Amino acid sequence: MGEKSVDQASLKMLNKAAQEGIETAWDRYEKQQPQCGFGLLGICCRNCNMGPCRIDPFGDEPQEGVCGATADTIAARNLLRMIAAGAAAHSDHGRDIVTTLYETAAGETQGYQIKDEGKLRALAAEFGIPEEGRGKEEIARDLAREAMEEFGMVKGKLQFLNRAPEKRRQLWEKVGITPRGVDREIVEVMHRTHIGVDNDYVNLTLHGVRTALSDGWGGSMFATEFSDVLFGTPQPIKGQSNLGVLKEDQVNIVVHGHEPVLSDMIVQAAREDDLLAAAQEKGANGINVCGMCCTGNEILMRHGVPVAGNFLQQELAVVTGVVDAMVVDVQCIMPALTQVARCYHTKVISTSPKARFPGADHVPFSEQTALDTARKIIMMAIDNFSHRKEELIQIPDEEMEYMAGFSVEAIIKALGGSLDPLLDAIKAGQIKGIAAIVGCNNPKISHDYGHLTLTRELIKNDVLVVQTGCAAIACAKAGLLLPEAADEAGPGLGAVCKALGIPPVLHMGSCVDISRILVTAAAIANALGVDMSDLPAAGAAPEWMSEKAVSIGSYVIGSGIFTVLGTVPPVLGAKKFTELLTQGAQDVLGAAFAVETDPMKAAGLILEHIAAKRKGLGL
Ligand code: BF8
Repeated sequence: MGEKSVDQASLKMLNKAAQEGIETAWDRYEKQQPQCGFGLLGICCRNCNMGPCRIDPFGDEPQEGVCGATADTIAARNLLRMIAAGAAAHSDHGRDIVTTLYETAAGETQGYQIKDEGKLRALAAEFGIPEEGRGKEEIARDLAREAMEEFGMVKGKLQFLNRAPEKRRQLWEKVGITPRGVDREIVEVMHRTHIGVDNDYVNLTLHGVRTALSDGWGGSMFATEFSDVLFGTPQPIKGQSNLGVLKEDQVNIVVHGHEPVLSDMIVQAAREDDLLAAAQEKGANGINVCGMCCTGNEILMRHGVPVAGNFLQQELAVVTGVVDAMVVDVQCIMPALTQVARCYHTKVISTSPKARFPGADHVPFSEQTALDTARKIIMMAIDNFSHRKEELIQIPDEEMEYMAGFSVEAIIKALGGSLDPLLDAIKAGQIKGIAAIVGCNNPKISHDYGHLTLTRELIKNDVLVVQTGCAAIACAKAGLLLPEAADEAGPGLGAVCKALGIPPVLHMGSCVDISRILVTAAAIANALGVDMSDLPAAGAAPEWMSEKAVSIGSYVIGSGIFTVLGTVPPVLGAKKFTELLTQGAQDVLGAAFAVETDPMKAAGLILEHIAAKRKGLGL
């Protein structure tokens, strides 16, 4: 591995952390070396107490676990459990949003309102809920109730599946992977992967894809669509990114995690005059709410709130010495945060009953008292402002403007009301294709290097890039989310972007918002009268690490889109299973995974794939 990061602000803070004796994820990663070979290859099994068992990767004994499970069975079962955990995380987030909408419509929450009535009515029409002559609360209650039922749906079809092209739906039926409710599919993963149930790696894989599809076209799509109803559908907006957004003279509150139910409310409360006055009384010039990771994406998409960084920068934000409160809810929050915070003055404030952190202050957050709780949290940050340790303060000056907010609705608006100009540009070859670059950071690869290298190479070759998650934050910090970045694009894409005033890299939101990418791809396929697998499109997760990313990758190939993984999934010890994922899936789903750790080579694979698909479409 080369430099730990390609982001200068992060390198400065890593340096500071080293001088101050602070351990970060990179140090802990180092201490884990060499990582367990059986784990890396996916061939250890702990699913029953006859084990743990492991398979010899060199072909010697043992080649089976105590029960007789082979490497393929073991690796497939392990991967399925990763999909289940990832789908559970996304969909539980989605369920919380749906519940908040229901309770808001019933007048039981504090501070929330239905911000996008137009979207609410459009969704009601999609779900066959009468909306004419009815008030928004009434409609929202019916819609939310319908959605809640879909989470556990056993019979019938998920409503959002109708957004997929007819050919794709037929393929799902034929293969037997039309997803039911996400709860149902996840339970079945846990059942099938129990000792002595599903021992056929092919059968297991199909159910894994089915489960992932219930996330992408179910749980995650609910999270996105219902968040838009509650908090507003994103429209292009500008803001600032990287650790330089932290301000020495202001109370800095970093909201980190995933659900906008918390972060949007903190943003709202921080604008109240009396809290501002309280901050001024303590000698601060204001209250600076910043985002981190996906909840940062949620609020930057809707309010242009500054984003302090992506996954591997969470500890580094604390190292600046000016974060007065790091407010967290669920997912991707390192338990190490409280230990780093102990060395500075930062208060880590946990809020969810699902996610407690030893050493954190816990302030239970509930939708019923959301505004009061948000105010209380902000007051804790204000009170902590005076506890800063002057000698430990150092804020890197790196700060970069971004343009984000590209919901499907915003993209269509930017195109003048329909997808046609985009389709025309693709047909004419001005835009060669579309790549979705998404996912995390991972100390296995230089921080942000995978995202930036792949993105730059693709836009240079006239591929429009859409992004979410920590990948999008990486590009924000590098200036690639600005219309001026069109200068880095190839002549075709560059000209289209300049004519429309948009960046060549479109930030579409948080990781659940990959559902927006599915909707866009489906709409393009529908407009062309083809399947999603026929499109000159690809997915990539250059620095992925979370189980959510495994679910995402699986529903993306399940939706027919070729996907390149930049860190190696734990499957290589299982030869036939690996072949299924990287080759066999192509025959069944029309798409497969590729694993390529070099982002330049990954770009080559994507460009080749796009060229082949263009040829297939006669373009
Ligand atoms: O859901 S990209 S590190 S923050 S998992 Fe996590 Fe990965 Fe970031 Fe968001 Ni997504």
